[in-house]
Amino acid sequence: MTTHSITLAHWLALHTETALASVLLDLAHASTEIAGLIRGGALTGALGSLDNVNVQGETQKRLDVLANDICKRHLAANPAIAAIASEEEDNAIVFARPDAAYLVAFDPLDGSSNIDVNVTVGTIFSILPAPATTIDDTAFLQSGHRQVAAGYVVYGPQICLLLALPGQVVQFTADPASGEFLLTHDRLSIPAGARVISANVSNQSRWPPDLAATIQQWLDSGDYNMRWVGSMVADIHRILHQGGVFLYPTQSDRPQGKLRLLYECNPIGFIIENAQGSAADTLQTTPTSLHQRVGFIAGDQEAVTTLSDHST
Ligand code: P6P
Repeated sequence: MTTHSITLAHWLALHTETALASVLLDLAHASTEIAGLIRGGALTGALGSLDNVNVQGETQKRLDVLANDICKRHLAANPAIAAIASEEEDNAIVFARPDAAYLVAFDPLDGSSNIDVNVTVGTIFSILPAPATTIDDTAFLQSGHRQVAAGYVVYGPQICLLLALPGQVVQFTADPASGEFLLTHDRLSIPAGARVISANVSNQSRWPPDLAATIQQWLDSGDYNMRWVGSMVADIHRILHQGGVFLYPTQSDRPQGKLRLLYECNPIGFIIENAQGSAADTLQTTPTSLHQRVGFIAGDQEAVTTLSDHST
């Protein structure tokens, strides 16, 4: 077994400029704290739901709030960050730092509806350049192609940090003994041609008809397998390693889609495209609001092209 001795800090020092490295390390440190809360489960009193509803109209899990607070604490202290935007915050949190280079948008705990039943969840992050103008919510309304970096931490049987920079996607795995993120995959590329559909097919009757028909043809062919964890980071992580296509299309009862553009689809789309997959036109979309929802198809290039041609 080869030893893995390159730490996240070492790799970042070799591949990113200092301020960006500090932002990514802060996100890694926040995720290590979140992992500790998740691992303890019911023992930490961190499970269950709260009485309040967030800006998404969703009942907040206790861990949603705790994970959000952990991310805010780590990021707020970094002088390279001009502002942060979170799924759990109505508006951006702006720091009076005219020289700060970066904006960070994040979903502190994606898939949290699974947390009480011990299913894999994740933290998703997107790093954008801070504009020279006044910083407010609108500073985040940049298309996904403008991301400087993006990634996620997947809290599963292993705790892995996926990081995409332009042209490369790397994976670090947390060493159970030290908690240190060590490089385990130095260039991830989506295997092409895998016939695996990742979708909540209970929504099929509400999808765009052409898309629903195409998926039905694939299912009827007997050539495709289905995988749906209900936690996007878990499903995307599988696609990065084994191929396939993820879709959460617009629906007749959700014409805007379900998934959020800024801190779910843009970072995931950036990762997928830098791993030689496709996220259709996601990264060309200019956001119109902080919590905008979109239809999302990403993964195997050929499958995404076929489905995108049928998704209107
Ligand atoms: P459904 C989790 O709530 C999430 O935002 C994604 O992580 C996941 O892919 C999707 O929603 C699951 O949605 O409708 O199948 O529960």
